[in-house]
Amino acid sequence: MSNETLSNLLHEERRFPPSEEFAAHAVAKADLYEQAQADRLGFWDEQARALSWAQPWTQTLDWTNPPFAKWFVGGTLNVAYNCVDRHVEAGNGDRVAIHFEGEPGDTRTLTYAELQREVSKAANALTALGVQAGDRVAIYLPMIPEAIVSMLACARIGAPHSVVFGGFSSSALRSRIEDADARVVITADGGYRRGAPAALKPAVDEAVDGLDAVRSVLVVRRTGQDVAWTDRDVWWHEALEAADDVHEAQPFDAEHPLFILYTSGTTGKPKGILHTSGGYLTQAAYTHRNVFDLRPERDVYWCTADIGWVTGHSYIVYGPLANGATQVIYEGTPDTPHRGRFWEIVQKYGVTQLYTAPTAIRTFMKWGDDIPAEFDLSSLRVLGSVGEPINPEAWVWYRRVIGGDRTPVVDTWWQTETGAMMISPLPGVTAAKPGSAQVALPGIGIDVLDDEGHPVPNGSGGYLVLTEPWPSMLRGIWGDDERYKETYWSRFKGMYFAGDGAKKDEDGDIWLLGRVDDVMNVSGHRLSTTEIESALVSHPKVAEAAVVGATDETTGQAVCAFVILRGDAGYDESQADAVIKELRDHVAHEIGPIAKPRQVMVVAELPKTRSGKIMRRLLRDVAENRQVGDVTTLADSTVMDLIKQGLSTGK
Ligand code: 6R9
Repeated sequence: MSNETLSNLLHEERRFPPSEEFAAHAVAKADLYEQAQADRLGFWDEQARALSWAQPWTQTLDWTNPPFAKWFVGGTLNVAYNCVDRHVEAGNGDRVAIHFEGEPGDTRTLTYAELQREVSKAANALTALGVQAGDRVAIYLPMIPEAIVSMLACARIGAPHSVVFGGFSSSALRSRIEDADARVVITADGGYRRGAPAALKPAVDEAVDGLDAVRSVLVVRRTGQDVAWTDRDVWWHEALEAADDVHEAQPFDAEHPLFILYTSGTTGKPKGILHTSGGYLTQAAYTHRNVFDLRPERDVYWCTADIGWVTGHSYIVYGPLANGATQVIYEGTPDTPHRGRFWEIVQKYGVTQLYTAPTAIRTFMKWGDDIPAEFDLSSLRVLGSVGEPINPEAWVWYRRVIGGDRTPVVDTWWQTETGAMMISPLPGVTAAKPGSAQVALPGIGIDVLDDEGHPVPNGSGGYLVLTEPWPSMLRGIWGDDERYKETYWSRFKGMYFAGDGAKKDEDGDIWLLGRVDDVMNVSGHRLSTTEIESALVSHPKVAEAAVVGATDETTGQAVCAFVILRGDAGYDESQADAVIKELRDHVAHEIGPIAKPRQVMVVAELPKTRSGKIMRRLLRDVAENRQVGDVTTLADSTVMDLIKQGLSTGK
């Protein structure tokens, strides 16, 4: 990536060093970097010793058959025992594990002792249904405690789970059940979404129709809505009532498969990302403890992700529970029944760590400062961000308005494939830079390479790679070793290619620039969508922006921007031309004339996937006047119609 194009990201001079008080008591100490530097594998040995192993490992890493790694070779452990039982045995059975907040306002609290009984009953119930170690179990549930209990019960009996996000269609569910050859599906009658019950069971009925390999469907009663019933359906509550609440957890090999999680790739077929036990749990727990400055005996942690995504796996289920944390889980959306719901929950439970996504943060910005101002957010100590690059304005807003200008903000870069965080500041150690994920975590090796595979110097951009195997790395793509090698390990020899563009700034800190397929080439200059979006969002009238490169006869690609204006921007259509000019000039001013968008389109909504990622492919279709492509993975498939109608009527 050429220098001049990326040198503009970002003339960001703001710095937020940790307060002395925070640094003095921080869980993470600066010497973690030195320890890991001096003896990387020894460092991981030490992190792994924070778990309870039935049998110690004899070799930390076996990398004799790359890219197929084995970590903690010969070690055995039970993941669920580590997440539940050992806390009870240590005398913390009365500590709350889960504060559940249902969308309609119903609540449930589960202590670690109660969680142990529930998980044990569920493990016994699954065993009674014939599930054995190695059998796959599909989980298609709303954000209710049973989702966590199901995952832990599978882990306990060594049955890899495949969680499918409850917002996916029956055909997406079916293809995932088939690909993993799942024997049991765990679902619910429905869940609450935007103030109303939303059915889940009918999608499962359709998905498993004719799939004889699926022996049973376990159904949690959540909403009480009517469900069709077949011979293989079993009520969760009946199965658990019949089950013993004691279950002896057997240890499994460190490399025993823990879960498969499907993620979309560049081709249409989703990839089943495979994670195993010992290394995964080690890194999930280590990062959760250090990056969130976790004090399990008094903190109340809240990650707003859904368990259908990897963030829910690593930072709701496995990391926090392995660390004995108390956490909040919330079933619903941030605006139900009102736009202050998140802040009401923070106040109610005294949440100390909040982990959410930039798209949510920008939405809260759009709704205005007045809403969070109505609640007491003084319990918050650390704020986390994940999922996409966070633009500096959103970062600073998050810290100022939600964090009371007091809390560290940790921008954590990682992927479904990496299993756990890889790049992030450490609170209490790193002087934070808004918009930058900054540094590899201790024990992690990263670099930024140019087209030829050479590391770029500071001040330049290129492709993000991971230079060393890491404990929570994917062990492959389910059933497709070739695709695993080809997708991640063929671009740069011996290194994992993440698919993200990144820049090293003058200090060597890392700025994520979005997926490399989102990098535009305008007149031979490489421009990042993120960089221009960030410039647009720094304009006071803009709430959210998405930028795509549209094919252009003269320049190769041209910058096309879609923007949502802030509610208080006082915009009406008569000013459209003036506002568009102002925004184009603003980008030219912020980044340089080369980045000036050819087109700025004011829209009411942006097309997003259910996990909140903007689907730039669809916007490119609009920008290039093409028929809009497949919209089935959009959270709201009507958004594209709205955008096109608005544009054709000049709105
Ligand atoms: C955890 C998760 C992975 C992709 C990744 C990157 C983007 C995630 C980010 C970030 C910039 C961050 N991404 N965190 N980009 N800064 N802090 O989101 O996993 O759903 O697999 O997505 O998300 O592009 O390659 P996943």
